[in-house]
Amino acid sequence: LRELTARDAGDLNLSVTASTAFEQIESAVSEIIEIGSTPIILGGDHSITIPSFRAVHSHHKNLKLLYFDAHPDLYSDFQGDRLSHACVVARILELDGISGSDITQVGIRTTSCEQIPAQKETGINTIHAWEIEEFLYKEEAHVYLSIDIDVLDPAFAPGCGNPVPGGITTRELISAIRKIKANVVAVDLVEVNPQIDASGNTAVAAVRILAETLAVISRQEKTSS
Ligand SMILES: [Mn+2]
Repeated sequence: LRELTARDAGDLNLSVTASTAFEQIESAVSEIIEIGSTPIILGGDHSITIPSFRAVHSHHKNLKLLYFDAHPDLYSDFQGDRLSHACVVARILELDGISGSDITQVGIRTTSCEQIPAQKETGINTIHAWEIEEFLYKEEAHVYLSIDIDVLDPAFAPGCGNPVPGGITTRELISAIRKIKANVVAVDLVEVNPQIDASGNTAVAAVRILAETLAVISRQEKTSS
């Protein structure tokens, strides 16, 4: 990690209107890519992956999504909101050139009647929470890595909006991240909510997970240079 140069680009002062906030996020992420850096985006609501992925997708055709989450986020709309955190993967599937086979979801352990058809018909690769030991990821393509902290069991990450018991351990997530063999061109780590993280454990786990993703990026920079 010592050889990796990182810079904090600061917080975005987001509009309260989702569509405007999305434009702000998309242009901020684009700027980071245009200066030749790898964007690392921290949240906050998982919906920020929609504009962040769009920005990365417009710079890297042939982009794949590796998505760690307890939930598949495949609602067409959630209570009327098409930009909800529950619709992230549904919106990404609408982008030009993206199909289910470009998407791998890991740690999934809950779904709903509305989402099952999309899970079955789109050809998304799914590694459920109980299959985590089987996870292995090797891709030639560019990869966008999105980690919802709720992929961890609430025992390890209680400070998130939609905790789902039966999740993977921090140890298992670190092992999985270390098994990523791909050209990761963007990372987001989302749904950490300090306001409901009484023990502070969620933030501690998030910092560790983030460090592991930086190691993935550092390793691939070394092999490419
Ligand atoms: Mn989630």
